[in-house]
Amino acid sequence: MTALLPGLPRASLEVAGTRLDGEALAQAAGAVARDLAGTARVALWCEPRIETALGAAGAIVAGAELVPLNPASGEQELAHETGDSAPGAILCAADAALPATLAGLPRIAVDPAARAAPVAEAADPDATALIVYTSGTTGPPKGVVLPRRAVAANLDALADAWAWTADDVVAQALPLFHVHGLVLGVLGPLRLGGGVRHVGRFAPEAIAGALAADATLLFAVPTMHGRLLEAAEADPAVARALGGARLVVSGSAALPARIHEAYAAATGQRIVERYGMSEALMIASARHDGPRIPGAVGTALPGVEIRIVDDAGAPQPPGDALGEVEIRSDALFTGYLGDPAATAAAFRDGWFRTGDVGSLDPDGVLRLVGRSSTDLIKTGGYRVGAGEVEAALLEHPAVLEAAVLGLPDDDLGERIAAWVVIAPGTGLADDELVQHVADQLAPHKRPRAITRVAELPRNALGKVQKKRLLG
Ligand code: MCA
Ligand code: AMP
Repeated sequence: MTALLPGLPRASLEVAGTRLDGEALAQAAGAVARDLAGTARVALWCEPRIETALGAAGAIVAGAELVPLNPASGEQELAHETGDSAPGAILCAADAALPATLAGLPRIAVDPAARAAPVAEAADPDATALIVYTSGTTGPPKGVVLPRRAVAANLDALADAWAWTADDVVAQALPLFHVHGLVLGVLGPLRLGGGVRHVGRFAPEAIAGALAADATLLFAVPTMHGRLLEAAEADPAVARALGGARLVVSGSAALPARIHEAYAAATGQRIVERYGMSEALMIASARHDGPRIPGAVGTALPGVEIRIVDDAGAPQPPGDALGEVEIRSDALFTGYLGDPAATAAAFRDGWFRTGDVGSLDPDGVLRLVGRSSTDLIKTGGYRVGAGEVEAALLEHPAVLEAAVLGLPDDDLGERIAAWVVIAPGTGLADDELVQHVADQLAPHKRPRAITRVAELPRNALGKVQKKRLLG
């Protein structure tokens, strides 16, 4: 029975300028835990403010299962996620404006000024810590069930890889409803007894300010690093702040080698790249004392085994052979909520199939080259299923057919592009169609380019041949 957040009474948590330290933090989390008594599973309204991080801490110490919700989600996403996970209540700031879809859920207000005796964690390590919704190639997002022991094991593995201690303070501006921002960027420091400086909305100057003050680590996605690089090239103060960090970490999507090299030239800082997935938490990383190789994501973390398999599932010897990345790990999810068929399909011979394609050097360094399916898009570090966007487009009465792909994008890594067949005689503008998707789904899932076609290319079986859309 080991605690997930033993460091809470020594930690320091700041989000968007509001800060709680040490005993006050543990007591404020104690008040959340007290208010959660009797709630087995709770949703969390993840705005970038201290109530979100404090609500997460309180739920973890109370042993409640936490379901983080993106406040920019569309109504149908919220209805799906809360219908699927059936939380007993929702944790949010007292003044949060919740949409009508959530009106049926009892609200539990998180009050950073409340104090109660700190709670001794008593939850079983096999109990669920989090249910994180993430996109698949088809259908609505699935709930990834993460047990407490997976979170604890993975954070300890990262502490080893990065020499991450209570002396470290993490600067970040990540969304708090995904693993990167919430598990690594909040629960990590709270487990270790270190600091979090979440700056609220991402801006290079805000991150530089946190690093110039007391932050020692930076966690960000490649899109943010690309924008930080531009700012560093224009402003020596930003370059100095990035150069002064103990470690700058990138993950959630491929970091272009171009950014890695230019960042080193502009700031003197070589980015530590790491690779993860909602279902498996962190899988591989460059080590604090090891090489930081552009285009590689480091070596397997402690507790993780990696193999490369061919199309038939046969393991490949280390070297240049490309294949699907499969893993065994102490940090794996226990399954997709309520979907044993999808869970079973994600494993082969006891190995989790990541869907990522790469190779493993003889010294264990993993290189990723892409994904096995074109139907999962990574845009700005967000995973978006093409099927979800296609379904939203098809909900518009004027859209007869729709196909969605990710196209290479200098800023976002990939940008969502849609090919649509519009009913003849409809005066539908592209931006109306984009807004239609942005209204139904979180805005990061909206297409950034629309191409109108007379028909979609299909094979003899009627299946859309997406690669032919690229011309
Ligand atoms: C724009 N907006 C709109 C519309 N257009 N709202 C409504 N309707 C529209 N038509 C709003 C957006 O909601 C957003 O508001 C703002 O305008 C800017 O939108 P956008 O252009 O989409 O954002 P951006 O500035 O390009 O964002 C870049 C970003 C963001 C900051 C890098 O993509 C981001 O935070 N990415 C992080 C994703 C992440 O953490 N992934 C980790 C997954 P507002 O800003 O208010 O929302 S976990 C994972 O991958 C694994 C475990 C791992 O390995 O880590
Ligand atoms: P998510 O479901 O949002 O957790 O996204 C997980 C996916 O992000 C992985 O399967 C990879 O495709 C991608 N990803 C995460 N980190 C990296 C990285 N360092 N390099 C390339 N892809 C990454």
